[in-house]
Amino acid sequence: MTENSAPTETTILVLNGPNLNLLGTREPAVYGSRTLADVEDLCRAAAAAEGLGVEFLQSNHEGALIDAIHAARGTARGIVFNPGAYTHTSIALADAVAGVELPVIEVHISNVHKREAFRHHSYISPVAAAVIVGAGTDGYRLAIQHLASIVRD
Ligand code: DHK
Repeated sequence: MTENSAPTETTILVLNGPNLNLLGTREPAVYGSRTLADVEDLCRAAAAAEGLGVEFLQSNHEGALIDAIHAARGTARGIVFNPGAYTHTSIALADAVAGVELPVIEVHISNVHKREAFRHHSYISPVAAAVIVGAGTDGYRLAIQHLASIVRD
């Protein structure tokens, strides 16, 4: 690559919302024993196998997640997104996803449909390209593989 040439790598954003920084110690019976750093490693490996690069971000703040989605419009071909509890509350995040017109794969580590009723509704699902629920942290790998197939088409 010459000094001024644009990066040629196709990049995806893997975005995690509130409390996912606690993975590994947070309710391991629900979320498993893998840490967020382990998830980042598995995402980078899964993406590399598909010829994709990864930008990996986590925030506990709704506005920061919105900013990251907006910024992805210029830097990423799609988003793997676990919005955490904002899934069930945030019209603003749903509007951000709809607004950037990037393919978004919504991921939940736990099977939210086996849990409390307030987790059964997602504001994100109607604007997501696909939803992967209850596959544990392996859901991130599945999401990346599916996003790769969308990006290739
Ligand atoms: C993660 C959270 O933090 C919860 O608020 C969601 C989701 C479920 C998950 O399973 O990854 O309800």
